[in-house]
Amino acid sequence: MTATSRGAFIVIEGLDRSGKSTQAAILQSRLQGPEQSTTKAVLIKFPDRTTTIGKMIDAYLRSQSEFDDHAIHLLFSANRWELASTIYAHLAAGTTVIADRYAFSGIAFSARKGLSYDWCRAPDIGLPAPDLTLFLNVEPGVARTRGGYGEERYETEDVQRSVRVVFERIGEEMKTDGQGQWVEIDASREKDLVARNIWRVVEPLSRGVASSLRKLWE
Ligand code: NYM
Ligand code: MG
Repeated sequence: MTATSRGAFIVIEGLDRSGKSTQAAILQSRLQGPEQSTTKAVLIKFPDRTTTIGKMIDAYLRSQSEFDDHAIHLLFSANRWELASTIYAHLAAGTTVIADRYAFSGIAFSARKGLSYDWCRAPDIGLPAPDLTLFLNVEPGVARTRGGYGEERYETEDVQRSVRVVFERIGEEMKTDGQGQWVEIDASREKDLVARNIWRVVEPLSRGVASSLRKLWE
């Protein structure tokens, strides 16, 4: 890191069972390198189920509570906003931040229910913008064969198919509106190969980023 650079903000997105959490952990240890004494990369996960809002989201996902579709959408967004200052602080300290899901999951999982795409995007406008978003692309049929979906809300092949359609729209828009890089990774491949393909894209950012951090969709 040079005196003027900051940490990179890297988001990993994809359907359930696309390998996001596995790849995020591999990436973090790669960024961290052998010197474990200094923190070079932190991993955050959305939803962050540990906060008060996160606990409400967790209960909803486990079908222990009900919310209006708009209300739960706003809680997912609020859960990102409550972590925004933490993200800024890490980046300013030169630490790379890896987020396992972000605003794009928020749009994809809510817009598929029929909520307006623009309405779904609105509450996340102004969040720290990722420098790079890795979309782990996998056929829902392939994802299903990976030990099956879990017991949570949304974890069915039909839902995942409709979520993927919205992700495709988001990817198209991200590629054309200069909002940082959106890179699709073939996540149906073997774990180590996926990790290598991810590293190829992340490596240039691993020593810090010189440009100032942007705000999402602003
Ligand atoms: N999810 C996640 C949403 O519906 N909106 C959001 O904003 C985010 C971040 O939560 N099926 C959904 C997608 C997942 C579920 O995430 C829980 P995970 O990564 O499986 O714990
Ligand atoms: Mg899941």
